[in-house]
Amino acid sequence: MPDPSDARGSYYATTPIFYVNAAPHIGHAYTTILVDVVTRFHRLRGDDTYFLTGTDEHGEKVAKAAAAAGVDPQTYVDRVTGQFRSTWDSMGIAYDGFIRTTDPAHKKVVQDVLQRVYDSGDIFYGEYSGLYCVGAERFVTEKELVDGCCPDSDDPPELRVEANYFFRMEKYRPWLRETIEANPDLIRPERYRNEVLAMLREPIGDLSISRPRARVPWGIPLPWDEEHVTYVWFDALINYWSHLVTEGLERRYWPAVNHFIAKDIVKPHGVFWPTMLKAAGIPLYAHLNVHGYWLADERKMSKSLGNAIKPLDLQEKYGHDAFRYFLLRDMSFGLDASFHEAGIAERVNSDLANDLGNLLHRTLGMLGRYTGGVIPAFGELGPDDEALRDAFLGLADAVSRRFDELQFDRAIEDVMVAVRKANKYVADQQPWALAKDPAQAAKLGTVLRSVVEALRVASVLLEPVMPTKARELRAQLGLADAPATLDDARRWDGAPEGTATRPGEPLFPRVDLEALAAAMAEPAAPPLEHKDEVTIDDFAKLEFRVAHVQHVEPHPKADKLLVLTVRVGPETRTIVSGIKQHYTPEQLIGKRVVIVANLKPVKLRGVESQGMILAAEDADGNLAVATLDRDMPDGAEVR
Ligand code: ME8
Repeated sequence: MPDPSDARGSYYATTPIFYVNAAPHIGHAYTTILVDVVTRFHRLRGDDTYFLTGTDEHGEKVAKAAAAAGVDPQTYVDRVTGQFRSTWDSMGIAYDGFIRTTDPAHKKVVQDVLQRVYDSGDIFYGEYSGLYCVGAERFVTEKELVDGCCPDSDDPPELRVEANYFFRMEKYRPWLRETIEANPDLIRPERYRNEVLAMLREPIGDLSISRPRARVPWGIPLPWDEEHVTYVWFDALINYWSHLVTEGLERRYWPAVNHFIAKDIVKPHGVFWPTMLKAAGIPLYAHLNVHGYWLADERKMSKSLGNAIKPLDLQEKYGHDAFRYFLLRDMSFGLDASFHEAGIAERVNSDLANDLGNLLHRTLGMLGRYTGGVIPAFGELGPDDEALRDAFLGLADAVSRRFDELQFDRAIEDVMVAVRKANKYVADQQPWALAKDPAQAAKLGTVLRSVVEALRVASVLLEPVMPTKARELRAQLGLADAPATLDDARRWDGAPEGTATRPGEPLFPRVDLEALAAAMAEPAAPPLEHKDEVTIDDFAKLEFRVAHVQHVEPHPKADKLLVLTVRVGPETRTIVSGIKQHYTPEQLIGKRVVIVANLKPVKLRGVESQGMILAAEDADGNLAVATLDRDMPDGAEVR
């Protein structure tokens, strides 16, 4: 471990701290899993690594959600932050720190930073009017609106005129622009760097950093004016710093900071945060890494749109390693990706069950049959054996480079390409044929041992993505459960000969795609059953009229019947109808309904019915009486 005062070799990665206005969904799970994978990779590589996540608990949006839930904000945030934490815990997310912005220690650091910036003269009091989006918790420009609504939501902004404290953000615009221009890797991928540079080409204005306590009481009071609370973004962004300060880790991990966010919050992280850091005299972060959206039905998955998918449901169904594999493999960092459950199932079957799981299964089977289940020694390596070895031993550096370049999907694919090569190698070398010839025993040993090494190396490199399955794979090969390092993927002799293998359950059970498709398909509506056709003359024999309900009482002798007195023009009629379970007399009196007026009168349990009320009935027996969508005089004919 490096000297604590030495920031070199250290790697500090953060997720956004999520709003606690609703439970976590796939989008939150993605960023959190991603940072979990990235930090596991850095640990594998031997970096001094720290992973921070947490929850953003102040602001108008959270206060509104608490009010809607009918509880005070603190009770509410305690509840929802618990949901985030327990979701991450049950998904095996290995965070080092979990920050809540309601932690007293965080509040104190926010107040210290504010005071420092205030004392330096970069905060002033003024009046402002602008368009505010509560969903995004920030003022937006007209340009940012999409069809008059806030970005990523269907809500219009609110016009706000308020006296607040302002941070002189505009003052730092030239500095920020130059800094981003001089550091091509600061904000990445490049499209988001360009997005921020485009914002900085025009005035960014000063940032309103307080809210009157009288209107928004839920927040951190300004240290010099208790009548104002801190604007939620000014409070939230400081979490990345305040946590380290609280833990005494800032010298060890700052500024080796890698923020991971989605593209929705580029402006606060790419504009507000660097200028805040500069004003507070804190060094700038190392990288802002921005990913795209997971889309459901081609729209951003979000709490407010209600198309959010619960991560726990899926990881339960497919296992958390397969779920992580899918999320990392199916999104190219920086671009949007479509979320379809069938996509997880296809990945499980093709990459995990077919390519990787099957290679392990076949290898263990052959070891059982040909070597008594024991890992054999290498014989002399031929060109094919060397080619396989070289393909695998080149992976550690290749994957490491991919991680540095944020190409996580490519990193995984590099490993899977090698795994497919190993499958082809088995097919080409035909160990089953070698096993028949005692003269080929050494060659058989080489082939089987090569595949064991290939599986072991693959398991090391895939461990950050699939920690449980990687260890399970090595356990089935009989290898000790020692923590892996990247160097384990740089050697071709990591599985000692003579080790007894321990075959177990298939690593990745196949998903029955047909059953999944059937379960996901909407049940087809049964066809309508039509009666015999009638002619217009047949139809003309029926007389429908508007009837005005005057009086309703239960049938004296039948549970399900009501007796209605209706007026049909000059006539008053009695109609017996089987709608008692669906309507109270009060719901019917005064209604204008449609009746069949020329139906031959019949006696129903002793009461004569002089017509029939029309009603619609669904397959479950729910019933609605046919009424008219505008007033018509009773007696009017319906055709
Ligand atoms: O913005 N696809 O919190 P938030 C991918 N509290 N990622 C998604 C996503 C999607 N469809 N939806 C959400 C906030 N995310 C602030 C952050 S940080 C100082 C304060 C992920 O709960 C992604 O990481 O709205 C995105 O940036 C974040 O959730 C927004 O979470």
